Amino acid sequence: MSALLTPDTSSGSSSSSSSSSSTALIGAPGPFTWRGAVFAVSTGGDFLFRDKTHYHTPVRASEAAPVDRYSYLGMSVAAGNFLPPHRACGQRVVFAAGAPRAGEGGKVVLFAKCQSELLSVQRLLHGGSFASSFGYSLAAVDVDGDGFKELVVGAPFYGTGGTVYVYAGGPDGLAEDAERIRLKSRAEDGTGSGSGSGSGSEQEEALEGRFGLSVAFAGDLNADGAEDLVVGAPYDGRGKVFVYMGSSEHGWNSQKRPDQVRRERRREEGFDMCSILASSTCSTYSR
Ligand SMILES: [Ca+2]
Ligand SMILES: [Ca+2]
Repeated sequence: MSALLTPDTSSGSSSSSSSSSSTALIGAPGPFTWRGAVFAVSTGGDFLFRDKTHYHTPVRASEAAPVDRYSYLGMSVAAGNFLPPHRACGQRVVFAAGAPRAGEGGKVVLFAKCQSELLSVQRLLHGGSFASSFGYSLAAVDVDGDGFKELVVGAPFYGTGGTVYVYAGGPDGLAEDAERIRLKSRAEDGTGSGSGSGSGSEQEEALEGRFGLSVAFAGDLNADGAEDLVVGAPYDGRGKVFVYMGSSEHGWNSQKRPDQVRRERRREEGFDMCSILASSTCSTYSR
């Protein structure tokens, strides 16, 4: 199950929240023979005036379900101004849900609250590689500080090491094509750079690092006005967390390389650390 408490992003600010219009977004990949489902419930504001409708995704063919059985919809969730209001039933906030086993490589579905309790499918993003688990993890991060959230999509089984896609946000919604950060594993891109070339055995472990198994909004770590991102790779060596600083001038750094790499002693701790980091940043985001 994945869960997220989303603030109103009408102000264009991500780290501040409006408790009067928060929504709890809950992803559950198991129901309906692993087709999965997402639920959205209003949690903020005065109880009498709160929207008490329980919104949910379509799950049957008659309801135009966006994914088939065994797709694991709801494995990850995120929320942001991913579409302009006129393309999202007038809503400023759109919900994204990952379905990493949908289709050949995974899908991400964008939903909006429209005229019924059924969340309306607004757009589908498709993973580009067979069995890459595109959508295993999601995060909304405004890396260039322009007020439009970028959608970060993890595909931890891409190639031999995993990858992360970033769809740029803008006034017309998310870009059609995604850019990838830390595009390939060290051996694949041939540079041997990044977090160090290491020995042959270390490099071999990095190839199965599962980069992108978790991604998380990190707030603005260096207080430069652009939001920052963390990515977990639990099986890269003994486990690593990669920190990417946004930039108000040009988005990511020009090398698309992490600004910081954190390592832990034991293999399992990479995942634990990232989970802790993700939950702490998510709670910051919802505060
Ligand atoms: Ca942006
Ligand atoms: Ca920053």
